[in-house]
Amino acid sequence: MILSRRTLIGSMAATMLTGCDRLAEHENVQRILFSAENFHRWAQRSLMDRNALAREFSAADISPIFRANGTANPNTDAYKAIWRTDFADWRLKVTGMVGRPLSLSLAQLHALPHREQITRHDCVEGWSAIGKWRGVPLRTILDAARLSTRAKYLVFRCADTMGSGHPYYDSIDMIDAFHPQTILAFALNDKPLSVANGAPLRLRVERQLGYKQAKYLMAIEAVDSLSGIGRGKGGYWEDYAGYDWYAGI
Ligand SMILES: Nc1nc2c(c(=O)[nH]1)N[C@H]1C(S)=C(S)[C@@H](COP(=O)(O)O)O[C@H]1N2
Ligand SMILES: [Mo]
Repeated sequence: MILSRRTLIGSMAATMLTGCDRLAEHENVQRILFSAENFHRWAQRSLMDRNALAREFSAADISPIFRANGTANPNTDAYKAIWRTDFADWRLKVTGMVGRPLSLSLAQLHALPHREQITRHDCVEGWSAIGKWRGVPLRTILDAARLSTRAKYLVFRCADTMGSGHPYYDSIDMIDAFHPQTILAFALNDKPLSVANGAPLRLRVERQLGYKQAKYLMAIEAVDSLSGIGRGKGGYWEDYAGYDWYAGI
């Protein structure tokens, strides 16, 4: 019997899939192959362009309620103090591997060029919401701070401590940092960001899952390694729950 090339490749693919499925049944193998950050990053890079845009929606698609998840109010003394004055005394610190460290007020951020985008937020817990975000492209801030070409990651430090004493934080690489839809958002659905959704400022990194969208931003630190930060996995959920550092969608 002569098999056409297509049939042959088709059946090879089927065999490989079955093989993979069987392997995946074994949790250990699954962890090594599919949970490893390297595999995920490799798969994302080779299957899709990481600079491609996330889908943008129309105003009619906006969810009536953008539910809050995780911390809904940091409730620390420091946060209450900045909240009481409507964040007039809050500053976003930009530090680490930059030529010019910054300390930016909300008024200064409002004065910079904005970007607006209506995107879908997907949480690993199984819910999604479409919202309209307004904020400053992160690259604008990085250019102003003269980011070092040796910096590999940005670490986002948040005001909430998750009740555990470990502050929420997360990190992204420079591909996402300079992605055109990566913004520091101060408004959701044409209103100032609510406390529940991360006031006064949060990250939107639209090609990744919900837990990468750091709320209650206090500082951004440019680093060349994540090993000295937290438990070294690049984020709160990465450190304490084993979530993947790269959560591409
Ligand atoms: N600082 C901080 N950022 C956070 C969280 C949090 O608890 N604290 N939760 C994350 C998770 S899991 C999700 S799904 C989104 C939820 O954003 P929302 O509350 O605006 O829906 O924020 C992410 N960023
Ligand atoms: Mo989430």
